[in-house]
Amino acid sequence: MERERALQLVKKQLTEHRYQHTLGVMETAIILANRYGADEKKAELAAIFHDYAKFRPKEEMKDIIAAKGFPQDLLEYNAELWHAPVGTYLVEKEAGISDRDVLDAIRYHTSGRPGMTLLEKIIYLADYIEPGRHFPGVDDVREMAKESLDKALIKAVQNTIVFLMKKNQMVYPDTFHTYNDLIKNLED
Ligand code: DGI
Ligand code: FE
Ligand code: FE
Repeated sequence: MERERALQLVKKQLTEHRYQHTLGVMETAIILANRYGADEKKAELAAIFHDYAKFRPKEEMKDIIAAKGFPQDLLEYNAELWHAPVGTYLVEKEAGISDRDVLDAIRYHTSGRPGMTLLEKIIYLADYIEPGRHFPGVDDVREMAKESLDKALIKAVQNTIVFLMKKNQMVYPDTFHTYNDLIKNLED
């Protein structure tokens, strides 16, 4: 799908603020794809659609997770996690995206998963460091992203876990599994 068509489809689903975030993720994902040797067009498409389901009613997201074969334990954790798997379902159904790599990058952009693909890592990180993000520690991760995708990703996952724990929020197990898997595979 062409960039303009994809942006048109996604704009209707989002607030202006979230659309601007999406443009930032797109721009960042393309830079990271070129830096780390991923498919630029897949990175662009996954970035454009990654938050497609962000503003769907909770009930609709719940029903999709319940009915479409997603892990049911998601429903016991923060509802913020739901838009990622639900996005995969809706983007396939409503926008006709069928590329498995793109769909998986959308699906795992919030929690990560053990054994993340290069494209999944790029979308997770681009979502975290796009220019519109302003939170403590984000500049460090931006700098790390110039040197090592995995090291930057570990920092982003660590920060997310700490952020959730400081707010006394539950952490989805896959988020911990992502962290452990990245640490285990880190060389030196
Ligand atoms: O959709 P975005 O705001 O662009 O970013 P995102 O998809 O990474 O969603 C992030 C929100 O999800 C963030 O506020 C933290 C929250 N969240 C809740 N529980 C978990 C979680 N994030 C992770 N990684 N793991 C959790 O268990
Ligand atoms: Fe998201
Ligand atoms: Fe996002």
